[in-house]
Amino acid sequence: MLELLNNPISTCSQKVRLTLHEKGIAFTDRPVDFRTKEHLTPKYLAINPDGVVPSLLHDDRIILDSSVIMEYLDEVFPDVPLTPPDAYGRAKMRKWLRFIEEVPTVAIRIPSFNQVFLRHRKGLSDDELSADTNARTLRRTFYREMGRDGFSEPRLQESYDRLRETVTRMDEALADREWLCGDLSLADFCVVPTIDRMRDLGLDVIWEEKPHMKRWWAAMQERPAYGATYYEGTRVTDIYDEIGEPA
Ligand SMILES: N[C@@H](CCC(=O)N[C@@H](CS)C(=O)NCC(=O)O)C(=O)O
Repeated sequence: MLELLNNPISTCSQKVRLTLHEKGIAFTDRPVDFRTKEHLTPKYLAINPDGVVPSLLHDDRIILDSSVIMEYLDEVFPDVPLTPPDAYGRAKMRKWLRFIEEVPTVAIRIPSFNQVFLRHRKGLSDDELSADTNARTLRRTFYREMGRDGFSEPRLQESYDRLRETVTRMDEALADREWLCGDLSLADFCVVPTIDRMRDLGLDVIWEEKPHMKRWWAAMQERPAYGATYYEGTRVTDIYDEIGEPA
């Protein structure tokens, strides 16, 4: 029995939902409510001490961290493989996973919070702001830097640069192959939520002149797994009436 503790708009959760749907694995979707800070309650922290989603429960096992969960699922349910069969291919796929986790996954948080999520901190008193920051197990430094006013202009511009670099790297890789590692793999699903969020935030101009990237993105959106992952309520534009303009 598989249970995914996750949040509809969380990009890390979307990576795992994409993998589950692509592989055709049945699972129970257990939403974790960010508004009530369910992910920071003792009950949730007993499952995931980092206070983040997603968490996968597989019978009596707990599997944490979205990329780790993706690889776990692909090993335990090998019927629809999303990992290259040879060691060199796996090394190349894992290089993509590490790059995606270190660069675009980190970068997309900056405009996401500045344009969308920051509004939840605006009305907090100093004490409330500090309590909210200190409650964040994994992301305390990130929340402290964001404060009440958001990330600075240089930080924002730096994150746009990182996102541009990612799209350029993808476009180059996709010039001679259909998917990032040749065949469809976890690497593609790892980056989809960042790309989808970029479009949601109005940053899709970044790949306007990138033909291979555009082809990859169009093909990805045709996949049933993509449609199943992005149901109504999974995008910031589904939930918030006003999204700040990109700088
Ligand atoms: N490395 C972790 C990071 C998970 C993570 O940052 N999740 C975000 C949502 S995408 C979260 O739960 N944030 C809660 C918060 O900001 O308090 C993973 O990939 O699972």
